[in-house]
Amino acid sequence: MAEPRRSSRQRSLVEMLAPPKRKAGDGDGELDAPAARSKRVTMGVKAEDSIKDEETSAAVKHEDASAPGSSSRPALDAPLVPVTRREFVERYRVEGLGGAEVYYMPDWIDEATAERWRIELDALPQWYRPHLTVYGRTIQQSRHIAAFSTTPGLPLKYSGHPVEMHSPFPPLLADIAAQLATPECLGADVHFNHAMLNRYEDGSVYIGKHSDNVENQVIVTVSLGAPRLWIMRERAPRGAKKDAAANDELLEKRWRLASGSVLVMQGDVQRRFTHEIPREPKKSAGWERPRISITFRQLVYPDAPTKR
Ligand SMILES: O=C(O)CCC(=O)C(=O)O
Repeated sequence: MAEPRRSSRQRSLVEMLAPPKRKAGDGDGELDAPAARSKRVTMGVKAEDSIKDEETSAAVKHEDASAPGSSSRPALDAPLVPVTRREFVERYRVEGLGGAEVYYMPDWIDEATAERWRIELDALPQWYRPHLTVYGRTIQQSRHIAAFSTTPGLPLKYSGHPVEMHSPFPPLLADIAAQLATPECLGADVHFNHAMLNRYEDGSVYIGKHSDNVENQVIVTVSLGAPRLWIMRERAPRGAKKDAAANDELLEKRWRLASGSVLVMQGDVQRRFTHEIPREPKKSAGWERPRISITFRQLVYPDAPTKR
């Protein structure tokens, strides 16, 4: 399933020295759940890391869409429940990530179903390319996204711009969420109130190294279409030396996200690891179609009431 860990020393020089070149209109960013905090929050990409790290997409800010502590947040449909189904977590835990709660099921659905879902999702009218503010400039991201919530009014900002959130889930997304919650997959207790679709037209479309806001405590990604490389890297502990030797000690894992696969990240994964889907200019097998990912999420609003 997963390719073995390679240290940064073993990575090709080209890969290490040639981070993707960025050009105007080729922005990239990551999206995260709002969180109640005592100050205005910077969502997703940690600002200090984004600025320092040339590989990451940009200093993209993701902000809570409403005032901290606001009581105007809609009630959550259900409390957060991580994936605990024993058969799933024991069988699909990704080794080599220091016990982090990362699970990968490569063959959740068959190729024909994955392709049918991809084509149907591709035809949704809600796709758009968000604008991002990067170093004071507004650019348009290369990836198309479409965002849905189960609860009308769930607020979310993306680099200073409100996300175009649609409610409810379209029937296919609701159906896929229901199929994830079966005893054969994640189990019935896991609920999502948000789903973000990302479309990677070809290998030039990517998502830079980032981690999602820690309030995204359960993120479940369903991959459909072209298999793309997925890289997880351990973050250096705060205050740790940032030299090459220290870097080599950090865990890294990379593998391809197969069409029809399910990836789960939860617990302290976002605090400990970054993730990315790099540019891949060379076409590989299966790349005659785009990739669409669905990230089902539980947006956590600690100050929001829960219905039930
Ligand atoms: O498309 C994917 O699988 C990953 C998307 C992602 O990294 C994110 O939404 O934070």
